[in-house]
Amino acid sequence: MTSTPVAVVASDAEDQPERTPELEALYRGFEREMLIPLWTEIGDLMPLAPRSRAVPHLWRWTNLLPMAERAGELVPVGRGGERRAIALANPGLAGRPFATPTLWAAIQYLNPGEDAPVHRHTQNAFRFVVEGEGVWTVVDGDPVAMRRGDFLPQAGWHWHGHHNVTDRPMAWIDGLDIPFQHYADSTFFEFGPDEVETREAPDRSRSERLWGHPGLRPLTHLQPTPATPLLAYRWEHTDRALSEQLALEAEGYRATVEPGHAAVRYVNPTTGDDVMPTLRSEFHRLAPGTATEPVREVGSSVFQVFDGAGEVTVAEHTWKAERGDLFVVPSWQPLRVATDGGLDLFRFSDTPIFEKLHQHRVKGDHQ
Ligand code: GTQ
Ligand code: FE2
Repeated sequence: MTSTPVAVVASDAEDQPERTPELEALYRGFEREMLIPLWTEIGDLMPLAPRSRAVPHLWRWTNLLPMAERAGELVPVGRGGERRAIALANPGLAGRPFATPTLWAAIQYLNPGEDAPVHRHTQNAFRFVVEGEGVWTVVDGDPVAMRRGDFLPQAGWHWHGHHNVTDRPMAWIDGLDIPFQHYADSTFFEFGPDEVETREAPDRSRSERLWGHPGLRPLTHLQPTPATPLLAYRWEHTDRALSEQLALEAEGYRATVEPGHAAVRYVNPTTGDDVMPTLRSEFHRLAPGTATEPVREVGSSVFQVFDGAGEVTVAEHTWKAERGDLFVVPSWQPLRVATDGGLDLFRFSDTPIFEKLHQHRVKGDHQ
């Protein structure tokens, strides 16, 4: 019989009956018959508000990158392991390679001339590049260049492999809904060819040539699709959108989410919704001297500092975060970010899951 910490039990411990021999016998009977009563579990299962087992945690890029480089020397990439990806493992999640209960985040590394073999899976995925270039990710045969600041979504069940065509190694981060699909028992996987099907390295993918024109929809593709058909969201567009928001704010127009805080969401151009059914991705820019209002929300997030530096506070943890550092915000824990010199932050979260299920809640501490 598992016990529940008394302090968090909604109904008090004095509500529990005395452990008489008759009651002990009943509990042993429950155990034998694989039964568990609600009254000993309710505090854990039905708390007054989310109490994530995940904890706030920050991983330093200056620690991650050298280890990925070392893995590049010692560990081959190929069939079976599939990817030289090293996952962020939340200290609260029992040694599993999960950043949060729903989200996978990893650093991936590919040496010059290497191929990561083609496969597909039901898990939704994306790549985000904090530094470097030279890898093309090939999605359903369409080679997509990866460069600093680019966001590259790859929705579930599309074939994908990566190849490095340059003479320099490259690292990037992956985000996937692996833990969510793992706990939900909804995962399927298929191997493709051992090598990527093309070594082409065009500047623009076919997907960008078709979809990468702001506000313009090809008339051959009027049906909404559940995930974005655009395979690259380029840094030059993200950067310009954010600097224009701050410029408009300075000119007196309402363009920022709060003073000094510009933000964009990556969206599916066929619907205007999130890029993938389970994953939300955003980019936030804080002007120098900005501090955000604390916010808590249902669902978990992973952030990566793209540029600048700032002070990040999640519940009672505070870190000085710098370029490349990654941190997690568990469900319903308040986040506040402040910067002196300016801060660019990439963010992804599981929010679309909760919005679709009408379970999403947001609360500013000032509300
Ligand atoms: O690059 O296809 O970090 O399938 C985890 C699973 C990366 C990938 C990960 C994957 C990939
Ligand atoms: Fe994959």
